[in-house]
Amino acid sequence: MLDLYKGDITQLKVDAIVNAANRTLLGGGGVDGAIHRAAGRGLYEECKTLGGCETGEAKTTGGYLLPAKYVIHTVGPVWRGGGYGEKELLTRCYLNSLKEGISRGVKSIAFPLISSGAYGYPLAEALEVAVIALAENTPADVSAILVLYDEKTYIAAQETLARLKRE
Ligand code: AR6
Repeated sequence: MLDLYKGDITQLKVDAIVNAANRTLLGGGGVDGAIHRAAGRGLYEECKTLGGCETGEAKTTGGYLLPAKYVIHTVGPVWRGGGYGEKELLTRCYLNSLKEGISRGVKSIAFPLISSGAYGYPLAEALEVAVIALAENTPADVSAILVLYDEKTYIAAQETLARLKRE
């Protein structure tokens, strides 16, 4: 099951939220910065023990001060024009994050639109990868929520979902 939500992922009372991190896993700007600020120092301390993360992979920590029980950190590809395996890597972010969540028994998992901010992935393409990966791979008893931070992105996501349902 895939739902869309407009707003701040750090506020969601779900079993797990996914973080669009970088390979150090030590924090940054965008959604990563927001998650670290909301979760507090404990998240940073646990992230320091993880040894970073490769692009396309995912690693799980506790949620600390967040309403979510877990944070699943994944590292999206930097957009370099589309000819450097970006689509495959971005798809693997969604699939590996789902896998991490499922292995911990989560029933609700919220995703940001990975790579679509600082990493420069074009919005329409980022949405298509996210919607297809989540709609096709989320088990029936798990609720996946794609979180869009602003109105424009939320409307574009609704259109992408509606179009892919028709096809
Ligand atoms: N809730 C939901 N979505 C958000 C939030 C929020 N609180 N804040 C931003 N977004 P980005 P990336 C949206 O740049 O492109 C970091 O510095 C945002 O509007 O956060 O994967 C990391 O450390 C955009 O649509 O992640 C890395 O260095 C989406 O989240 C790098 O940025 C992703 O934007 C990762 O870049």
